Amino acid sequence: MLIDLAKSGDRRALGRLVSRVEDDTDEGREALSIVYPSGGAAWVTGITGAPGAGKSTLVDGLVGFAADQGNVAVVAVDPSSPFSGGAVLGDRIRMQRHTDDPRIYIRSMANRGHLGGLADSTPRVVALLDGLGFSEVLIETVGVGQAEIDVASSADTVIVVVNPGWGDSIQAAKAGLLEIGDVFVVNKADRPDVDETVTELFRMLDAGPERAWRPPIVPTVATEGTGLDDLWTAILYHRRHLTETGDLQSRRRERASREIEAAVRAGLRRRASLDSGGVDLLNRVAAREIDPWSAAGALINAL
Ligand SMILES: Nc1nc2c(ncn2[C@@H]2O[C@H](COP(=O)(O)OP(=O)(O)OP(=O)(O)O)[C@@H](O)[C@H]2O)c(=O)[nH]1
Ligand SMILES: [Mg+2]
Repeated sequence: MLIDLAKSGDRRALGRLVSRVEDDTDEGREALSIVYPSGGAAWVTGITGAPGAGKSTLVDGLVGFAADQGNVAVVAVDPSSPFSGGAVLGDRIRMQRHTDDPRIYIRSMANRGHLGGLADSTPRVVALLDGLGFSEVLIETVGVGQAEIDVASSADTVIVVVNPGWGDSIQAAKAGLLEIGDVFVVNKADRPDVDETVTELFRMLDAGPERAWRPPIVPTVATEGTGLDDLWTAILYHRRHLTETGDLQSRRRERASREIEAAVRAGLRRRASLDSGGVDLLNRVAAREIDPWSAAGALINAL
């Protein structure tokens, strides 16, 4: 069976299984229902930040640390190209040096127009990888610069990557990234103004709501591997904080709740789509016989 093959390390079987979950096929859903009870042991780390901030290069470096803890899966969400309809292949190529390592599985997925930095299938794929026994899952979000908030509910630890210089931390603040970061990285620390950026970030974080966890800020030069050991240490500290305070359970409970809601919405959308019997209602709304909200109510009631 595909699941057993995937568990035994067959990468092609794993790839096919992930595709089925990504496409939300019946087999994909069945696989999830089988492996879900064995999940919960994976640590999920999300890496987000503006386009070109160095997310992929950082992930590439973190994989080495993560692989010391067990099998690692990397999920890199790429913007769908409006021209090809597929993912931009940059990430996959960049992380090629890991592709021969049996402990490491790297998967690119296109966001398929989904906003929020992830693909709508990302949480399902992460749950699959967790259930199949990967102990570390790293998610790289699309670098949209705005509204990458999805990852906050999909990861145990969220890493927000900024670069030195004024604009970037302001941009991060505007994008709502200050609230969701558990660890901040000032990458490209080989450039000027690193200390100013760190100070500015601390200032902005301290001006925000008080939190039990004060996010550390780690300067890195991802291309040279500098600071990655400090970053990994910060991640491990955050995990300990999550475990000790019980926040881990509440975060994961919240994650499950969002996923249930998202699945209900998707299911309703499929069943209540206008082509499945709603055209008549649409015509009546267009003729202003009824309003759109009453039409929606009628569609839902008809399910
Ligand atoms: N000078 C310098 N360049 C870096 C550093 N880290 C990454 N880069 C370069 O910055 C560019 C973008 O790096 P990526 O890792 O692709 O950035 P990304 O955030 O994954 O980009 P997107 O996925 O396209 O949003 C590449 O040319 C990297 O080589 C660094 O620490 N210093
Ligand atoms: Mg990238």
